[in-house]
Amino acid sequence: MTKAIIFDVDGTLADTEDGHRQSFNKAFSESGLDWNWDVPLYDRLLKVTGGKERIKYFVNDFLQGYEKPSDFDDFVKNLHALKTRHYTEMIGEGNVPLRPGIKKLIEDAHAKGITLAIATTTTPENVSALLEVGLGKNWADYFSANGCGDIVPKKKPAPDIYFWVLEKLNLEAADCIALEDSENGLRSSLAAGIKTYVTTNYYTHKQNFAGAEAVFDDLSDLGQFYRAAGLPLS
Ligand code: XBP
Ligand code: MG
Repeated sequence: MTKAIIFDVDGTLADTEDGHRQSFNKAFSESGLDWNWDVPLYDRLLKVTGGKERIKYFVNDFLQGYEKPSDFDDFVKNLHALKTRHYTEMIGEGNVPLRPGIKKLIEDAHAKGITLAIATTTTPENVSALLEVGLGKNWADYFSANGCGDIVPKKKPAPDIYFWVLEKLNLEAADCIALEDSENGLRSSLAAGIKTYVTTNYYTHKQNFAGAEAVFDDLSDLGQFYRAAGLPLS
C-alpha cells in the first residue's frame, strides 16, 4: 500500500525546462555575456542537474578561450540568482501550466490521505512560484516535505534528495512511489530504492528509463496511472 507520492518538479509537474533555458539566456545577456543556450545545446546541458552546476559544466566543457573570473563560484552564484529572478517572474505571469492530470492527482491523493512530497534539484523559490500559480496560495499545505535545490550537496542522479525526503517523512522507500520525467531523476529515485513512474516530455522522451515501473507520455489518462501504480484513487 502506497503511503506517499514523491514528485519531481521540472518536467514532471510542468514543462518548465524551456522557461529555465530562456531565463538563463536573459541572465547571460543582462550580464554582458554573449552566451546563448539554444534548444539542442540545452538538451546536452541537461546532462547536469542544478542551474549553478549546469553553468559550470557549460563553462568547463563547452566554452573555448574563456578566462574564468578569479571569484568564479561567486560569479556563478550571482548569475544564477539573476536567472532565478527572471524565471520566477516568468512563472508568476502564469504562462506555464501544470501538466495534464497533475492538479487532480495531487487533489485526489491528498483527499485520500496519501502523503505528498517534493524531491527536486531546482531552487525553492522556483517551486513556490510554479505551485502558487498551479495550486493556489496555500499550495504548501498539500506537501509534507519539500526537498529542493542546495538542501543536499549532491544533486540528482545521486539519491541524496530522496533520502532527505524519506527521512523527513519518516517513511521507508518501500512505502513510497516517485514520479519523474528524466533519466537523471529516475537514477536518483531508483538509487534510493523507490519504485518510480515516468512521464516524459520534449527534452526527455528519448532517454533511457530502464528500471521504471511504467513510462507515460503524460498523465492525461489518470485512471490508467492509478491502475498501473495500484493507487486507490478514481
Ligand atoms: C531539473 C533541473 C533543474 C532546473 C534548473 O530539476 O535540472 O536544475 O533545470 O533549476 P528537477 P535551478 O527535474 O529535479 O526538478 O536553476 O533552480 O537549479
Ligand atoms: Mg525533472
